[in-house]
Amino acid sequence: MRIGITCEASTGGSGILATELGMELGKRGHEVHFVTTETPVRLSRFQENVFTHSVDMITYPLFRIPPYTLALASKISEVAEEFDIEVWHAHYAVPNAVAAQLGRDMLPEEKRFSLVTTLHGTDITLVGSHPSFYRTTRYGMESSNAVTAVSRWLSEETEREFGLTRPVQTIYNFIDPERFKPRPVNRAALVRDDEKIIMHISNFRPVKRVTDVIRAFRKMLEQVNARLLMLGDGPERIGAMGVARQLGIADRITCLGNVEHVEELLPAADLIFQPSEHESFGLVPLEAMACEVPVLVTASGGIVEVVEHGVTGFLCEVGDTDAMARYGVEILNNPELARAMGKRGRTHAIDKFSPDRIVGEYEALYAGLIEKRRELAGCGSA
Ligand code: GMT
Repeated sequence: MRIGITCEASTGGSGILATELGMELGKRGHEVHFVTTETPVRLSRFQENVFTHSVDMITYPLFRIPPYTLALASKISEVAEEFDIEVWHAHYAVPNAVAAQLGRDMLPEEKRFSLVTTLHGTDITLVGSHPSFYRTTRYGMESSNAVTAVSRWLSEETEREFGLTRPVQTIYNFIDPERFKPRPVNRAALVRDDEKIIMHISNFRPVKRVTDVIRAFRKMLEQVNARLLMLGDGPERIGAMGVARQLGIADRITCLGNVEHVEELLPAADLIFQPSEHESFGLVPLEAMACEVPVLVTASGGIVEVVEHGVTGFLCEVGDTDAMARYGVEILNNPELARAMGKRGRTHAIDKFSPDRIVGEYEALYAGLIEKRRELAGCGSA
């Protein structure tokens, strides 16, 4: 199949998932074309059957805000025509689904691709439900031939919030268990011999509740000798470090910034800690589980479909830093429990979220749409 993909190229989960999907599709022999602002983070190396195209933007004094969505639509249209794209897959509803719909409209009838939109979470819960984007988001979804979401929770939220005419199909995120697996890491470069490693990985936006990480960590320190490693960067990091200084624990925290190959550090963690306001899926906990690392997360959103309480980690109420500290200490002070949770986590990740299973679901979706389009074209010419 010939597939186009548009996604956010930064370090967000939707861009990572879209890139991983494109790479897996390429490995399976499909021709994949990415149209993005810049090369997606995980696509810096050559990959068979995968091609990247960047959006040409001009700056012109008349445009106080350059019309990026229009340039994106033009590029999608150009690439679709040149490479005879059969399915375009837009990740993150705004502006990607709308730009793809616009790009499709610019094509001659016989060149028009089928459009799949995948919802990742904040495109619905934060951006899409904002009055200035509500109609645009709804239009993007209604114009698509199929809409998928990364958890049952997000599918149901979307259907409820937007009253769509067709159901949203759930297709979960996936991980490559060959990349995300237990492996030796040089702990000495990260922590002292006697310190446990608690890791938080995010883009440090308000929804991640990074100050809860700091507050719960301080409570954990009363009963366990540990270091908090924070990977990633974003607007909330500075404030969170301010809280850490006030609490007198800044010297127990190391900020590593954006790390491209997170799979090389993740297996060193004794605990992954993600106390988000909500997560539509929770790719980081899944990656951790595949590395046999137990996870501590909040029971909010689709993450409850990924992490099983008491089995692969623990779930807490949002903001309940006492419970977070209690569960964290339970894992960190009980290596047998941690090991058992880690092992069950990897098994669960492979059973339920393998590329074979999930990419197969996308392939079946694309193939069905292509078939339908052929049938319709056949009817038209009859
Ligand atoms: O908020 C983020 O972390 C980024 C965001 C994105 O769209 O880039 O992540 C969302 O998509 C990921 C991949 O599907 C999910 O694993 C995350 O749970 C989801 N984030 C939220 O729902 C807050």
